[in-house]
Amino acid sequence: PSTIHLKDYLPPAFLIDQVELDVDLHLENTRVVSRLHLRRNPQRPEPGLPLELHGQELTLHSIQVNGAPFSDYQLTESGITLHHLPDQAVLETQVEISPAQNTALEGLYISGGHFCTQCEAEGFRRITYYLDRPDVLARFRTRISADAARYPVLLSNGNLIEQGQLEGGRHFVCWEDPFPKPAYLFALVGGQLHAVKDQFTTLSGRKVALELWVEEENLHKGQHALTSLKKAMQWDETVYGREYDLDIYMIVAVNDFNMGAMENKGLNIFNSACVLADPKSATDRAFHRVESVVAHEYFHNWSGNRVTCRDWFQLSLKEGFTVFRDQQFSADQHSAAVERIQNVALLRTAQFAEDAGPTAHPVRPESYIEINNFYTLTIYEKGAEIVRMLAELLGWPTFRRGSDLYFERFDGQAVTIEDFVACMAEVSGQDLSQFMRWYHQAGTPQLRVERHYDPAARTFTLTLHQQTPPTPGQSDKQPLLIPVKLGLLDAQGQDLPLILKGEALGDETVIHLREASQSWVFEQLDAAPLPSLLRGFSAPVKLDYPRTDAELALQLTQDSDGFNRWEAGQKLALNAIDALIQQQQQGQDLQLHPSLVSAFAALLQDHQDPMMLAELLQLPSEAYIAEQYACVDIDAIHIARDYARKMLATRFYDAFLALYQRFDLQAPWSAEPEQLAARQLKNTCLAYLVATESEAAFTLAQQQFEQADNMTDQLAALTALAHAEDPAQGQAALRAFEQRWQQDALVMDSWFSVQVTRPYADALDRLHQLKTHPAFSMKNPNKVRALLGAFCQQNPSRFHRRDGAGYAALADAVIELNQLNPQIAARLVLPLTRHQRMDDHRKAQMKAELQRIQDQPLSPDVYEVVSKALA
Ligand code: DPP
Ligand code: ZN
Repeated sequence: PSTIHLKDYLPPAFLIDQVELDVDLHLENTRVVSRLHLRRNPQRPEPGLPLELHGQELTLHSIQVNGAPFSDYQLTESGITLHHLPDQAVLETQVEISPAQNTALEGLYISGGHFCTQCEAEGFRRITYYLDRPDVLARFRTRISADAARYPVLLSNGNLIEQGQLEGGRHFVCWEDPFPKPAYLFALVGGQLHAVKDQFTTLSGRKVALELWVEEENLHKGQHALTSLKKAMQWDETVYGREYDLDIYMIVAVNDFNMGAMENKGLNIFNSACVLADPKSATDRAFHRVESVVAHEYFHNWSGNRVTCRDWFQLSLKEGFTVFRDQQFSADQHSAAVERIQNVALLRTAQFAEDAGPTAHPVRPESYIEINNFYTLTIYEKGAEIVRMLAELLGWPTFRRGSDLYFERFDGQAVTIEDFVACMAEVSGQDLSQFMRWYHQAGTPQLRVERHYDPAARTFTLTLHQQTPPTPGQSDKQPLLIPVKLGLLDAQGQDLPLILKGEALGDETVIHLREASQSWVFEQLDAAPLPSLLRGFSAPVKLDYPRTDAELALQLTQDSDGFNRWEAGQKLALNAIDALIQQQQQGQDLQLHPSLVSAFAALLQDHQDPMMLAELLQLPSEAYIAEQYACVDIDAIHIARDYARKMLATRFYDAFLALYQRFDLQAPWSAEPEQLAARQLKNTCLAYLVATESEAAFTLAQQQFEQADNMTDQLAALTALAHAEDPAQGQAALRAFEQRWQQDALVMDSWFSVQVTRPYADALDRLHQLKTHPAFSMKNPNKVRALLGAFCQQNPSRFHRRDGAGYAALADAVIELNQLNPQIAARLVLPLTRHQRMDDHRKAQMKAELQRIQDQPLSPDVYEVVSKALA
């Protein structure tokens, strides 16, 4: 497979102004006629350039240019090259494709008997020959015909302009999208679907029809998505001044989908897991996911669709910005501190691990083999952190002016990350050239903290050192511009006034670290202050900041920054778990450090904010603990964390029980914030109670399982029971749950995950049994993620079994999926690529399984990931 480089970017030889598509839908042989209105691109004046159209898995039937048959072309591996075209032409191609055979779920395929499409990044070339690149923007007119009884609903982008009956029980519709768009935003749907409908009036008073298309049995699961959509539309008007631009906004739910959702112009297509939710079958977390993904795709209408990417190296231009926007939206709907904590927790485990591994890449990569491999946490989450830092550096009003300028200046264009940052530099007058390194340099910067108090001068000197470790292909790293938000705490944990060089800065400020090492001298301090650094996680860095247990405890209870309260608690827990890991490694008896016990005692007495308390009571995940070590002892981490959890559960059993009872509201389910928080805290307590493996706790979980009127409580109880050491505890509940929910694919996903995340030796056997369960299918990405993904990513101690059987199971699945769905296979294999920090025994086993995969004939997707991991 060949590598594509950013430096080789050239504009296309031709532009396409208008596309007329005629798609005659049949399961095995769909016929696609495309008429492209082409003209030479003035940006490519070289005479006689051929037109190179992309095409994949297409059977070509005919080609005409300006109405006459055309033969001056060659079929190539990746498409078709047409020579000696006039400067303007109408090119008509007829091809045949087979949606029923399409298991890659890119292009036009079948899901649940419906036709649907996924074109980002390069799926459109599986529908017809085209300039399938985001810098070619065309107006689309799409005619769809199909069997009227089986596919009564036929949708595409834009407005419906014509429909009618045809012979032989078929019918047709015609859609026209007035906005020029790249092909990756094209969508088409055909099926027996039903709509939940609503309406939104935009800020200028236009009425927009909102339609959510689902299968009939899911109609009752649609309201939350529509409510979320209206909130998002309103929010984008208020916060970013962005109004919706078509008369209709449609969302379609499909069961088989590689991604979470897709922002096609006027016709979003969603993974049903990210759009359907009702309280009986969906957890609070699922409700939250629906709200945030609906908002994310809606926000793309401006950050992505109206202003799009010049090439796929710019992917973070739309994704980083849009994730930042959806995070802002969620923070405005819920607790801002808790939202931040959850986003950072994901970033610091999964993205930091990516940045430290063989697939590390800059937020703006320089090369790729398969672009599908770059829909990563780095492009999305780290990309969002970069935009967040820009907003922090500029201040919101200036950032907003930059955003306005960006949308105004580049509306209808395909642009670059430089274009975006240039708008921010222009409105702020700041020089952002050093800041651009965030886009170019891979790897997580490390920040080392030194502090010095001078009682005679009454000054406190804070020194920060930054360093970014080398990553594959990038050994040499330059210092970044790192915004560090901070406060200084007094002995009671109160914020002290900040005075730098005689200037009073209030209680909190943002300092800009630009050099490898830099110092700041704070004045007029009567005693050594405790710096509260990196408040709100103001930059995506690792903070090496040694503090005493007393200092951490002070921050945990008193810091005015919610994020840093949580962070101090995590650090206390990491220290205690580290001590246990060392005891375990040295064969000593385990002894939980009293500082963590006192921290829990303090937390359990103070429950002002139950949502926050639920976060504070969570121990760091095994994945995050592993992130702290250059050489990971997977077994010791598991044993240490489990020991800490059980000790705390036993020590504070009564307090957990009292909290459980207090927040077990005994009221019918509602989505009110108080109830969400109560469920969250109650179920956190339940998990601790059951960790003691006491009969009373099991009975409590059993009761909750039986009596719950909502999925959050039911699944929490099921998980508590099914994760008990004695596998018999969960058997009855698992069977009852299966009986009750076997018809609901999304709930069955949770049922699969719960079983394979059991932290005991039998988890892998369960996985093997469940692969033959009738509800499981390797062809459905949600099922693959629920079973194999969950086992490999959320059950580290079992995935990394010493005998290597976990690795072998993953490799087998990757080899099978490589044929069916390369995109999902390349995702699934990632845990095997994280071998650098494992012990030699496991490292060798992981590499051997990677090698076994490498010995197969591979898709470019899997090849790219595996070859990097073996390099
Ligand atoms: N649909 C994916 C997303 O919204 C890719 N654009 O992130
Ligand atoms: Zn997106």
